[in-house]
Amino acid sequence: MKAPLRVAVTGAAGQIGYSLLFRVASGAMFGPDQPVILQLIEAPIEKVMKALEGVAMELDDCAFPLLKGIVQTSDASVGFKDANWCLLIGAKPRGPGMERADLLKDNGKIFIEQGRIIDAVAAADARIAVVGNPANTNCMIAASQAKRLSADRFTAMVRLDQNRAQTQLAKKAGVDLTAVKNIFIYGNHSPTMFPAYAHATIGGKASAEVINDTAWLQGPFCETVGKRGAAIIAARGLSSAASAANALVDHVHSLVTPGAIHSVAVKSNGHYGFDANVWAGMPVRTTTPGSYEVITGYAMDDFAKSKLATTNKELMEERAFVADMIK
Ligand code: NAX
Repeated sequence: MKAPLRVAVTGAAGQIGYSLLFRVASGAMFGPDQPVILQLIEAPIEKVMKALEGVAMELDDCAFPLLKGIVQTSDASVGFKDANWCLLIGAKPRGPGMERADLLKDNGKIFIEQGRIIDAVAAADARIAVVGNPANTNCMIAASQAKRLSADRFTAMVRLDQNRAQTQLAKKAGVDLTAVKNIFIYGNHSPTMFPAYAHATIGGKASAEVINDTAWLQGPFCETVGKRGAAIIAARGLSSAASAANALVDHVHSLVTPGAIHSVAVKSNGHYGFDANVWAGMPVRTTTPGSYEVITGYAMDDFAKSKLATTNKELMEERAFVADMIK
């Protein structure tokens, strides 16, 4: 039996947490022979900690053979202690009338603190995956606090957007979704993101050739993927939760599976023309468990270049809003 992995999860009593934890404990994230210890971190609010207790009781009641322990805490230095993976889901939601700059700053405080604590107490091989919005910038903020852990350990999730794009292409082409390959998300997890349809293949052929409708690819396709989160809220009255949890399972599972090719928001280091210091979605290939290399070879046409410039501009603006916090 392998030694258990310690998996810290913030916002564990929230919507996404409730869809996520059972799948981590059942082996969907790290594989059917990898035991886990869940280290659940929540806000220090009595009602929330009580809800967390209920979630932990349900995890117990599942009798998952791979689940070797549950920690429940509102103290991040306890929750992140020796964690091999830190899944940062908890964040402050945007309230009515709240400016984007205020949201960035409020979340900035949370992610500065968590980045600092993770760097101090997490395991030597710790990896961090950020889901809480604005995910790219929160990830950049957390990474800015790390002295021991390198920036490449910090990733943000754009996998939900990739999964959404894959399904939309398959539906339009009238094929099974497994026929769609190499659809990658560039830039911010926001409506400015760019699903680079030109590099996708459908049944081994170029997607543009199969779909044969450039106006749809550049218009409704990009818009549907970019605004899918808002469409879910409009329909369900609540934001995406099960699909977001599923995407996080995919994000981490792909990052621990050598050879996997997938979209991740990483420190751009200037790839694809992004500002070097923003975290932008782009294609990566997992090398060894937890490590990856950016796939840099994709050429961009004029439409793609203008989309990348727009999402890069937004990421740079978000960085500028919090510049004084990350010095
Ligand atoms: P919920 O409001 O249901 O849950 C969030 C939980 O986080 C709450 O229980 C809250 O108490 C906790 N929390 C807040 N601050 C915390 C802190 N400092 N430490 C620990 N816990 C803390 O939200 P949920 O629907 O689960 O969404 C969570 C986050 O995911 C939101 O920021 C949301 O915008 C973001 N999303 C990101 C997506 C992505 O693709 N990157 C998609 C889905 C989702 O919208």
